[in-house]
Amino acid sequence: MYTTTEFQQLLEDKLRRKRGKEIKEADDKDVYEAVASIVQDSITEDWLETRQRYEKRNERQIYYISMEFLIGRLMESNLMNCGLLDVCSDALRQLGRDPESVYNQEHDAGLGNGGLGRLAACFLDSMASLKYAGHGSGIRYRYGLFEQRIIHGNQVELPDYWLKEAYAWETRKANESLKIYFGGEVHSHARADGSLEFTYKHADEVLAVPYDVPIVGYRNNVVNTLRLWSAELPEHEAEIPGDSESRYYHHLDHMHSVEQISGFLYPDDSSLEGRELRLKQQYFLVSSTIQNILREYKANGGSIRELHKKTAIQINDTHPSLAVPELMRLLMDEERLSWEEAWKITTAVLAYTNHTTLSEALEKWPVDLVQQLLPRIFMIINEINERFCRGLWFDHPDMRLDIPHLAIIADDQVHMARLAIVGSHSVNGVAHLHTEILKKREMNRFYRLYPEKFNNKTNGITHRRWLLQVNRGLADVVTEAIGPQWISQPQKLSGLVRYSNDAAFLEAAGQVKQENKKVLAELIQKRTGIHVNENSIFDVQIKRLHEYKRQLLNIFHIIHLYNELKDNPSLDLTPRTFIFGAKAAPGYYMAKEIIKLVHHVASIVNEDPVIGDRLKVVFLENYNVSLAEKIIPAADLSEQISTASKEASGTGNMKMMMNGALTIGTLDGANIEIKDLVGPSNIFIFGLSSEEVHRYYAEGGYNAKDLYHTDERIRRILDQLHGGEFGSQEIEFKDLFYHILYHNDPYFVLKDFDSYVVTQELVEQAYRDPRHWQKMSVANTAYSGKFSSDRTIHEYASDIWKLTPVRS
Ligand code: 26V
Repeated sequence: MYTTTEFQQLLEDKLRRKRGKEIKEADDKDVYEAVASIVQDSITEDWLETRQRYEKRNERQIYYISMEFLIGRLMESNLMNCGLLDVCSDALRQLGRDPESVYNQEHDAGLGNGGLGRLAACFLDSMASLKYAGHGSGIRYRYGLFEQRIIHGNQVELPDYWLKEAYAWETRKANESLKIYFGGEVHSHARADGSLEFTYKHADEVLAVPYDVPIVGYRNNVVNTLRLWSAELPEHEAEIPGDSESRYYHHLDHMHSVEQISGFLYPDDSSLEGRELRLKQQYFLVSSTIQNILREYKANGGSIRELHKKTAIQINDTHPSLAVPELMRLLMDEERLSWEEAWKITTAVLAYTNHTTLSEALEKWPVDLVQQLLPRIFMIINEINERFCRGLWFDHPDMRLDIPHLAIIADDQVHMARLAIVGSHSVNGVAHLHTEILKKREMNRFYRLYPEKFNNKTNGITHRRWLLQVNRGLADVVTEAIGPQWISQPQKLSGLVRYSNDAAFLEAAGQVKQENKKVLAELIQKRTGIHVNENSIFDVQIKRLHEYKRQLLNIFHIIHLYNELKDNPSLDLTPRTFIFGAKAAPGYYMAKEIIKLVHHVASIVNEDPVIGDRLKVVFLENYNVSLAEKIIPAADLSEQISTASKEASGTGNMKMMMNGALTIGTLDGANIEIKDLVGPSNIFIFGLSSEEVHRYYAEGGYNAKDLYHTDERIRRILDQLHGGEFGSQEIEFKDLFYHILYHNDPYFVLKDFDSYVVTQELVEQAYRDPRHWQKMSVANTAYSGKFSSDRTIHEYASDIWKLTPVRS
């Protein structure tokens, strides 16, 4: 590789040639671009070779289709994966530059809402690092997830124009563009051989232009590709017609609507509004991806009848489930296969992952909309549905009554999850409990029909980014103790178990945490002006704002502690800093009220001299991947407090565990698997179980108002909200009060309150024994190896994709 001096020279040379500047005159942006260009140079050859190797060896390939890839920044991970991070940082320092402020020049690629999109990004990293021939396919949104500003406690959304400055990692491949058609009419004609040919009239044509982003494997010379599609006007339409006014305006309209397709990411991950544009985005992604897959496959000499032997496609939630009819369309209409042949191939190629059981988030599209926007696709969905229902009727007479609940088209809607299940050979949930709930409840009818399709793939996170890169201090202490094998075999982190009584090791790991907390405290001071006690418990809840995630329970606990201190100012409370990061969907009123409440509670608690630095409440604006990277290494306590059964898996829980935070959580999602690994003494579990929650929903028996009347602490908190104690004349939280009491507290915030408070007291006590806490913390890191996405990807590869790593 390079020496520091060589890298310095390279950098200075780049600056001169690319920017016409000497290092002295260059600003951080110039330096950032020069470094990025050096990295690109060192990737390019491997990128080409990786592609050629896959072609030459005719490797089986997996395509991960997702509407979201939340990649964050790539500079540090790319440098790290090519083995250049240290030399680059050293070179920068020797040139008098601060590496961090150079790397910070990169705008986060925020092309995702939360867990689902970040999971896709971790999967790409693992596929490349494990040498799987795996690629991502997504949309190059011009605007990523909105930037959040808080004004007087209210969330305000600003557009995230992340492409304002050229994106260093992408390459436009205009010559590989494809055509996508919307609307119009479908005409069929019999060919000489009796087969049907379908042609489209008056359809709108859109050009899909690919932009490739390299996905660099960890020090293995593999560079895979994330292909992001951008919607453009076809060249022959670029000229504005001047012959008639109406044509002119129609054209402008069309130009405008084409640009919108890859215009922005929908910021709502909780409820579906059946927006036409969202459906267009989905078809645009799916059609580009599948056309592209077939083109590459055929270019490599593959016979279309053997597509399933060389290709696997994973659909990330139902968003890309139009892949089912689109692959059918291409196989039949373009490749002239029969329905039966096409169906066999389609179901053999496709696999579907479910990420939520929340009924509000289940995708259904009105039949009229699908028919009008995608007439040929609708015909195919109809045929799939008819054949499927007919099969049910004749082959499963015992399930005839279930047909309305299984039919892909029912009550004038296309049910996308049903389409995905019927059209795939594999359906997986993302944590053990979640998969069981799918099988036993949400998808039980389908499970009875196709038990062999259902399987679990517990989520994971890339330990390279989420430990090695973001917490170098801890990574070094770990490597010093157990050697570096954990980097390629994260399960080896379990070697740390032996160190849980090693005073020197505990001390070193504890010091790293303290140092990370100091860094975060400085960031908090700089961004919010709040001074926090570095010796307090850093109690962290970072995730999208949702009622089911119960940020409200967290705030109620804070208010409760505040009340206790006000009643008894000399109370001996372990100091805590509550740290929040959360974006609310722009139209989600209750979520925005909760953000406002956090801010108002913060302004009262933080200013109260009686409280001092025993309690601080911090809300960090604009939570995103880069901010997560700064918070997670400093967390002591990880809040994973969703209503049991509602959080499919969670992945923030895994990131914090890996960084030595202890979890306070419900028996939900992957928390259960964390508990099974670390044991009940290294985690704080509380609250209703998923069965109990389910029983209350099914049979009733819970009355929130009773709790209001019987638990004084609860009544006091709710009355404070109602009475405006955490507001002012104009600001009050009456809606939250009524929402909870008059909708019978649908997420069991009040029901779990007592158990939560009691468990938080155990946390307090535990924290008072630093040595014991540190031991628990080390146990968490030690058992976190299972949650590397490397394990998850190996499971997908062997069980679903039937893929083996590429030999070098
Ligand atoms: C749903 C919708 C529906 C309406 C339109 C926009 C939109 C965008 C995204 C979603 C996805 C919601 C599902 C989701 O993000 N699930 C999360 O997936 C994580 C990875 O598997 C998992 O850890 C979380 O528990 C789960 O909530």
